[in-house]
Amino acid sequence: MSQQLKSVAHQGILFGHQDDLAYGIGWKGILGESDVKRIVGSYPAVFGWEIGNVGDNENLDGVPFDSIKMYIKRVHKFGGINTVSWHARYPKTNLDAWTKTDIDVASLLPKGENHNAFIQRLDLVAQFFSDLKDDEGLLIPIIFRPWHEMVGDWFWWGSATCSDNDYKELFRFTVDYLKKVKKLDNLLIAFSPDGTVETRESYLSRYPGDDVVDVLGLDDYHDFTINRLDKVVQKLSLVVDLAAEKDKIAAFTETGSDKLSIPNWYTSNLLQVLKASEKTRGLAYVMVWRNRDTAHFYVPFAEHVEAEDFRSFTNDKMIFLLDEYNQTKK
Ligand code: BMA
Repeated sequence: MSQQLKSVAHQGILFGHQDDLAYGIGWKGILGESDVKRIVGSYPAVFGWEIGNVGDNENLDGVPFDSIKMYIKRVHKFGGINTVSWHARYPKTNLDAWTKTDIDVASLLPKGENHNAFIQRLDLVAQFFSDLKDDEGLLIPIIFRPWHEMVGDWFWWGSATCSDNDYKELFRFTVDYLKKVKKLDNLLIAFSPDGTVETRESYLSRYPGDDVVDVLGLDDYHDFTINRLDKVVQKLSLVVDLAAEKDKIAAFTETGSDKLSIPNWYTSNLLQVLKASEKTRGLAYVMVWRNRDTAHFYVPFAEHVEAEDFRSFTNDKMIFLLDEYNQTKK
């Protein structure tokens, strides 16, 4: 998958959508449905999934884990790419990813007092990934994107409650445990700082190391809301430069305009940014967030005024949905 993504980066940019097969505006759990497919006739090429609350029956957004596993297998069968994020609860208190009370990340690391509680969580994550096998029994390749948006201060692993050093150790331990102890060699690992990073130094301030990262990402929504497309371009260029130097994949791992409140966001914002230069064109994929309901969505639904704009965006030669991505493999 790594080679495929590197080669696609020279041809186009794959489009992705979080929870695309699981639910959309006005439907939930109908096999075959997709808000992207409803309006443009093809599935996205990249599918995002979320394992927050792993160990429960449903993830934090109410999607059953058994369904997520089934969707991931389907996506793999029809040629798409799966990426998994993890809004992890804090192992000791079990409070959600956004709660920053009583956090001591060092205590999760080897010899720390909460290390065993952390290992129990990682075992659940490992169990989830090891259930993802194709018809031949081979592990399905997955882009795992743990501990994302770590330079901002909103998650417990963020800069308000976790030092740079503890962050790097947390990341490294997670990857080593899953890959070396649990032998999950199907995982590609994504590192996704948030839009607060402006410079190379800040982007790399919590970078855990070339040996544990395969995809360099960026999550940025805010720069669009303040109409600073130049900032998005600059940050994505930085990501593409670093990825080229390090021989990694570059991706716009999360973005979007919530409720599509910015008119023509797809063509006049996102497409402009992706087409800004040779550098931004070197991204392998871009993924927008989930379509929860009419108060929180990123892909327009059929009757939405932005549906036509989304069609124009996906019709652009540079943007690849699943059908176009599969063509590149022939
Ligand atoms: C956020 C929102 C939340 C959701 C979380 C994890 O951006 O969509 O509603 O719980 O992502 O998917």
